[in-house]
Amino acid sequence: MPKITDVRAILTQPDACRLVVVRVGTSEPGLYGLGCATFTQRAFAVQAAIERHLAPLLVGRDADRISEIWHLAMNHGYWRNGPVLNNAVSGVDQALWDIKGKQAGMPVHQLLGGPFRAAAAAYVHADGRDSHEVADNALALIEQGFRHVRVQMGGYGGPADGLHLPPTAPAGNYFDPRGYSRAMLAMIDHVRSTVGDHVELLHDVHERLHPIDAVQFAKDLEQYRLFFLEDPFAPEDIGWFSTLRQQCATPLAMGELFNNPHEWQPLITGRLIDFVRMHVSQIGGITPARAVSEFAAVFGVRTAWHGPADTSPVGHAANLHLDMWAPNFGIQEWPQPSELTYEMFPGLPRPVDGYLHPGDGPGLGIDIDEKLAAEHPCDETVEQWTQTRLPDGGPARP
Ligand code: GCO
Ligand code: MG
Repeated sequence: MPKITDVRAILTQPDACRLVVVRVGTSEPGLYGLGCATFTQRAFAVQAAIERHLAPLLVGRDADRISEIWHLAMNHGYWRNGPVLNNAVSGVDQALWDIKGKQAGMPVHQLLGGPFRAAAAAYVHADGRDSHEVADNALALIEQGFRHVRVQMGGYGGPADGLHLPPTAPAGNYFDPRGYSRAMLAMIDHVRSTVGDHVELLHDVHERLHPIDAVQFAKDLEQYRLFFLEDPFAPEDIGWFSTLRQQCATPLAMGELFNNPHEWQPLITGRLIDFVRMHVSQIGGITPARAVSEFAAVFGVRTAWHGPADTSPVGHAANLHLDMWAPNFGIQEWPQPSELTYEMFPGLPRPVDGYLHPGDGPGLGIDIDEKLAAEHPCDETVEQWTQTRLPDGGPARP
């Protein structure tokens, strides 16, 4: 029975985002596990939580006691269900699932109950400065075999040029909520007429609308039959979902910003959303994500785990093992990692015709080239894109 001998964070930035991977070493020579703990905006805080608080708690314990360790790590700090500590717990949790799979000689999806499907369908991102560029980028992705494409224009909140700001407006990442929704309706209309009805389109509001405007936006989008509309409200406004749900059939996805079960439980039990979108490391790893999958399945809610550039390849592998197993899997977000990322994380799957498979190797099926990771340290610049502001210069949720 292997004992945990060391727990450490590996921080690296092969592309735009800081990534946090936890490595759990064991007393069995050559047996170690990897887990994702990526909260890119607070990577250094997660590193401290891992190395200063979890490592002293866990070294010496049995690595095979995943369930006990998850509950001990989650509750040991007394205050719980917050983004930094949940990510730290996730890194350990995913690493322990990786270790157990390596011990059993099985992929994690087998440990969960075996594959439900042949492969997981993926969605990818098309953006552009205008509707034509978005449509062209969407067509290029369809050409690569994807049948699910998220379409945005000018990033979250839409184009910032031409906004009417006061002369004293401070520096920031500006957007105009109502101008954004008008521009997106026109863009989605153009893209739908360009790509046709057989391609699934998705859009991410990214909590950028005032709630009543999000209700109207979702209703206006009904005619375009989106696969889902994501984050129409901020987590603080989830009470608006019942208003929206009673008057609109646009499928809804929510969850990447959630940390606490009290956020997703009412949306699932009320059948107020169609897809849960949690960032798996943000809720504490594979152990809770497995529970959420089963809970959501009872209410007909599907999974669409968060899979942006600020999920590590280890986290993407964990997502895919959950995707392979869950009967109520919906769709998997895929960030199109760079070749450097593939070189740094051997085993990271490549999409084939719009589908992904985590492989049948033991554990999560992914490794990290620590030497290469060390050559790409995390930058310490102050995040700019989350310094969002409304036209009057006031701060807004990013
Ligand atoms: C998505 C997300 C991301 C987030 C990012 C925050 O749907 O993929 O909205 O793009 O903005 O993960 O750091
Ligand atoms: Mg999103």
